[in-house]
Amino acid sequence: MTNTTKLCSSKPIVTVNGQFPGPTIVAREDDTVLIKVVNHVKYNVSIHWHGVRQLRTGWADGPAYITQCPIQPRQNYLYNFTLTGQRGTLWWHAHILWLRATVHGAIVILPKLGVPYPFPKPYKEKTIVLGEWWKSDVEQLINEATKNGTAPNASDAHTINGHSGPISNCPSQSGYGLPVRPGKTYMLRIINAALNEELFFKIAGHKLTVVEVDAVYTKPYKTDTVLIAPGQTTNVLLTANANTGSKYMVAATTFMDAPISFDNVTATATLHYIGHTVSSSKKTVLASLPQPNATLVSSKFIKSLRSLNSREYPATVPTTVDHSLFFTVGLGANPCPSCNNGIRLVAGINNVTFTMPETALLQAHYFNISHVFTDDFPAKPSNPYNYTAPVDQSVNAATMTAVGDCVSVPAYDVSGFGLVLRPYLRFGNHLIGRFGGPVDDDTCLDAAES
Ligand SMILES: [Cu+2]
Repeated sequence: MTNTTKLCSSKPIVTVNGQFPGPTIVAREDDTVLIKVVNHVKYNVSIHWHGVRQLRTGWADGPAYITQCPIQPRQNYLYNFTLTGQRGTLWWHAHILWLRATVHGAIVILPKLGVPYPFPKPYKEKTIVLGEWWKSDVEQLINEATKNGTAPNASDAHTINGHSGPISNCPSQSGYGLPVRPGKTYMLRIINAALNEELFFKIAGHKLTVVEVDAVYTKPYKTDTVLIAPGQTTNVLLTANANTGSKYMVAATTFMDAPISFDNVTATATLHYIGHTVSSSKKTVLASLPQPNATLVSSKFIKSLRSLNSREYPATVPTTVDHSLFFTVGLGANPCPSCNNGIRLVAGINNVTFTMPETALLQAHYFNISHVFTDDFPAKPSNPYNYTAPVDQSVNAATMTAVGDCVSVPAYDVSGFGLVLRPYLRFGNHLIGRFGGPVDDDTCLDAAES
């Protein structure tokens, strides 16, 4: 545990090697990575290597109770996996309860030795980890939310490499500084390590060129605003070509176009030019931030992403469909007499929600242990309805019937409460689509098009 002061308030947090964000893992494509995790805290822990394909190393993937038992206090576990067919930015995080709020860091996968990037080599690379910060203890927070059946409180601030920048109730809070040399091009490896919130990221006075998403090269896309969903990573090129006599705001701010409570505090950092002093009286150039509900900005960004689909990095996605699966991903409510409103919010896919097993799923699969999971997951929702109709936004309107571990009536494409995240979909090495909007068969493959 590391005692940490942020937002003018202190609390102990779980960290790796005392750092927040945690240490960056740097490796090359084809490297075998060995990481020994020693648990010095009172919580059970496991570490997930987010986005690593884990070919034949499922035991090293990390989700507690899914691919492994958690690492208990004073125990350790050696993760051993090979980075096959991937290069770019990924990240690692704790995969149990909410420890990932503070237990996370970057994974930088460089191309194989001698293999260039499919874009001009940047002068330098910087890692930008975006996060969410709660002044209260996150384990307590999620435990209470689970017990009461309610959604957990929104975070108190966002962070850029661990710093929120000055905020209204803590103006002394420092912000991250991004020094750049005039005329040079930098690659920012941006990671959204927030638990819940999609973030817009922008730098005042500068354009960003997206060249990679989730360790997949993309066609270069120039934009002033990047959108990044929780768990996702993106590499952007930044050319330091603005007036060197100013400082520029770097900002991360929430995208949320549903009427639910969220953290509306913008994290700010400052870009400045090395070798150029800016008088302290000169104001930082502010970024014009999208409104939180800027659906158009969000959709424009997502629709503009395309796989690189070059000779070296072809987008060889299957073009015929073997099985059609129709997934509705939603929030439901299960009866819960001891909960605040008599219900507990649960996430579900096709009316099925998840119950934490006591035997890890991969273990049950490998050793053929029955009654841990079933293999009859429905290929379509059991209660068809108009998934794209406007939904009633009140929690009580989502009346659910519990059937064992199943809940009825998840709304189309995320929830009866209008909460929609829009991560992109990957198939192997390719960007093939994205969540969001009405069902449209044609949209599934067009992100892979040339
Ligand atoms: Cu993850």
